[in-house]
Amino acid sequence: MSQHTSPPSLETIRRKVEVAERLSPAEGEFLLGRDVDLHAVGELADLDRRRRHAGVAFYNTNSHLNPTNVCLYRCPLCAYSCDSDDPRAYVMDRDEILRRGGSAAEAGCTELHIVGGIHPDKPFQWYVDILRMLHEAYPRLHLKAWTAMEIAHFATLTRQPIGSVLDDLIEAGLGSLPGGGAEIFDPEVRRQICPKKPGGDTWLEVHRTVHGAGLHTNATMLYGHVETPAQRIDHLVRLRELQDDTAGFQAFIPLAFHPDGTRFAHLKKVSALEDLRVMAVSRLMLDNFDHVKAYWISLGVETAQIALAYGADDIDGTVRHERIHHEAGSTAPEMLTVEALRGLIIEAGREPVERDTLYRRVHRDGTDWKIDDSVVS
Ligand code: V47
Ligand code: SF4
Repeated sequence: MSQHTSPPSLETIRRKVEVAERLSPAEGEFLLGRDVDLHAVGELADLDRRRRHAGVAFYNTNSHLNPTNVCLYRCPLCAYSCDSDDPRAYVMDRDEILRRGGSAAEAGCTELHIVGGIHPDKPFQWYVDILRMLHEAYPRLHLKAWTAMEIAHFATLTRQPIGSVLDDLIEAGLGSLPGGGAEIFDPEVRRQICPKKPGGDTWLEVHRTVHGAGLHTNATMLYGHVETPAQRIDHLVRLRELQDDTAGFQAFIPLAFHPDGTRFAHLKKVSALEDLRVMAVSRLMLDNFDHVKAYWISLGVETAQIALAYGADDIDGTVRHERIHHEAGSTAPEMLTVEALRGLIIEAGREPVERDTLYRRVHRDGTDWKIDDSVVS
């Protein structure tokens, strides 16, 4: 006898969210549909968020460092990378990298987010040395560095297993991994937007290995290009399954695709309403993730503020020197001061709480700061 399952409805989903019961892939796909009232979906996501974080929204004081824009993969989705003979090509030298670290430390940053292109000529040691010199010079800066795709490249370069590459990076000062490179896991989508990048299975395997080594990581999803609602949900479900196994993810960051300067420049930019729906559905599907970030650089400041009522509990950081999204047409400011970030959160009706990369609270006293180890948010 075939088993009958009734089609998803907002009412059954509401009852599940009220008792914190896991939503099915079919329910996630249903919520992504435009005919389901966006504000009802947002209200459910906010119920979930409030249960976890009450009236608080997190931010951090951070800076980005992109040591090179030269990249072997030249993904069609990317406006930032170029070939080494391109007039836009750059590779930072040791002094420049140290200067960037110094200015981040001086500005009171607790985190440096380091990612870049996969340079065709740089050996693994170049990446290790970047971490080591920054860590030695500025030991209080948490180095959230290299995407899973870069780590996979290091394993290929060195012909070593991912675990042993990680050991070297951790020894040099690696603190955690950012969530980039995930895009959409579906192979057909990857074939169109990032054909040379390793597949979704590799991304997941790298994060599994990093979690096994005792480090935390983030996860992202790039949406608003060629993917279908079903492929978005498949992506979220695969993240949820890995998190069930390892509990190593800290935050999920949905990234809206910016088409300018990419091979998808003909596509329309995702609407703010779609951004809010993806945020809310992500919060509802990823029941084992503590944090969902409204990355203001990607969403724009106003949408990020509204997203705090659609499931997001974190607005990312001050973000100095971001290039990847700005090259692709993001009109968000280049950076925000701590005062501006806090003001945005307060205006959105939340209490701003500064956290470090590992979601421990940061206390500031003038220009000095210390981490409260007893409170993990
Ligand atoms: O992996 C590239 C995306 C990612 C475009 O872990 C684009 O805390 C939009 O992962 N339009 C890098 N997005 C950024 C990233 C990130 C950002 C903030 C915080 C964290 C974290 C991680 O940016 C890439 C790719 O998915 N990207 N090109 C574009 N045209
Ligand atoms: Fe290189 Fe990353 Fe840009 Fe792809 S998205 S071309 S891997 S920098």
